[in-house]
Amino acid sequence: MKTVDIKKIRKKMEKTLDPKRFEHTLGVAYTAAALAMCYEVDINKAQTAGLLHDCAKCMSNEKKLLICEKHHIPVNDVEKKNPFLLHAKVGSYLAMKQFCIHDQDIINAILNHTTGRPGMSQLEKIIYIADYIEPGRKQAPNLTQVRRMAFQDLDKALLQILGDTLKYLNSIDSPIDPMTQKTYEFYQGKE
Ligand code: DGI
Ligand code: FE
Ligand code: FE
Repeated sequence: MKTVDIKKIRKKMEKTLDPKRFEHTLGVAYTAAALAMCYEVDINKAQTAGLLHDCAKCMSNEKKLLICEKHHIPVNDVEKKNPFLLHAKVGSYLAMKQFCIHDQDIINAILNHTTGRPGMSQLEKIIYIADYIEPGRKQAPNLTQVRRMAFQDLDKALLQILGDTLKYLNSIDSPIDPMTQKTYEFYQGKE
């Protein structure tokens, strides 16, 4: 695969995102790079996916829904009620069209970074986990343990994060996307 120009993407993201989201983005990119080193995954791909994973996050819900409608991106009932979830789908679309990313693994890592999916690749797992453990995150339960776990057993960390996320969403009565549930059940079954 052609190596992506990280500096160029970083500059674009600094212009696209608000300062807090940009800080988070850098945290995810560096954490993903460290995990990629640990698990011998392509570091450039991890940085690229980390930098782009939230590229649609600072866009209005109206615009996200409009992009989905215009480009025939399917929107389920949970996403209709919680359009913030669509930043993953819209982000993967923008990564292809605006950032000219053609690597399917990077696109999938952006697409599945919020809900996960059954049968994730190493890169997808790395982005999902880096998003949760990057240094700027402060509030999640079990963060200290999950951070250590991430560098010891990727699947164990993934399952812990999925379980904690579902617990949190249920505690605040937030609707669960079918994909979040399916992902949890898939990785629970693999234990
Ligand atoms: O965009 P970020 O905040 O960096 O992180 P993210 O894209 O992983 O989004 C995190 C939020 O998404 C977190 O508050 C949990 C929430 N989330 C994950 N799966 C679901 C969900 N929210 C709902 N309502 N339903 C889900 O299935
Ligand atoms: Fe996100
Ligand atoms: Fe994020």
